[in-house]
Amino acid sequence: MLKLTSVLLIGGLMSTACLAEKWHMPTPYGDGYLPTQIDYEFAKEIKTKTDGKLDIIVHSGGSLVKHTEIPRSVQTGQVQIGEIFLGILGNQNPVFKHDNIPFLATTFRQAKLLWKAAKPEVVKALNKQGMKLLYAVPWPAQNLYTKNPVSSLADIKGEKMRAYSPSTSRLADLMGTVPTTIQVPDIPQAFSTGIIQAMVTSPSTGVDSQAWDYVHNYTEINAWIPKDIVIVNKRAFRHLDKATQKIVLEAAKRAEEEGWKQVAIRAQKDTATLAKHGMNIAKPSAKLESQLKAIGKIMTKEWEASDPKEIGPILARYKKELAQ
Ligand code: PCA
Repeated sequence: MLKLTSVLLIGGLMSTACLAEKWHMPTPYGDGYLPTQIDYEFAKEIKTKTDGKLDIIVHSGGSLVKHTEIPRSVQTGQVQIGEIFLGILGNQNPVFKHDNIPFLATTFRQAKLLWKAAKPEVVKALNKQGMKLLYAVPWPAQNLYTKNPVSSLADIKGEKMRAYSPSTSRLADLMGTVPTTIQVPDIPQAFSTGIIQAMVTSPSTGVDSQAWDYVHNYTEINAWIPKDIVIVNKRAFRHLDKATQKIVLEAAKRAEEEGWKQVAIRAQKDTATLAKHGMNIAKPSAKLESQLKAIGKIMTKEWEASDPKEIGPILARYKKELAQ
């Protein structure tokens, strides 16, 4: 792995030599994932349309910057652009938490409306931190992976469950399980060493981590539909000429549209792969569903109570959109 400083140094020298701007774009997930594939397309479109004047190098899978450090490196301008899982910002500002509230938005239509309702506040919060939102790419719905079938929460009580954001830790608590924060690349080892026994994530991450080697039950609880966001350092963006800025914004718009278009197909394909490897795919029992919905209500209330002035309007806008 190249060190961040040497990559930036090489990038800097090269960009002076060919009068092209080189941007480094760390991303958290590997090349098999939809958000990463969209990032490559986004970078390619910009390179082509600017005749190579802006060359964005995608460093996938945390290879240049660790996931948890990507927000800071974009904010401080260490890298110009980067991708993150929106939920990891949950502790910085409650507006970011809209993304991981269980059972608030469980279909792609609802997730799109929730995003529409939350986006203005997310844009403002990022702006205050010196960053500009470029685009978001949704994940498939988050489902429950366990060793044994789960017909009610009593079946996983006390188990160690993977968490990947402040909200998923809280969810694990309320489910009567023990939350353990684990990043995607560490999932197989965490299962094999017994650090975790269960997780809630997409079929895509189940496939990527070959979940069938460790757990055999997959319950489609459709807990929420989170997103990755791509953010750019404001100064780096301002530094571009107007024509290039326009190309970047247009490519970002297309990237976001592609994400919503492709995610449902990806969810189906990855679920089929889980089935092919022998995962027992089940719908939640009525009991489990009602227990989880009750937790969703608690978490929505806690979320609103954490900052009623900011969150209240997001929820009101979302409910209005849903009713239309
Ligand atoms: N995969 C990532 C984020 C959401 C998802 O489906 C993860 O499990 O960390």
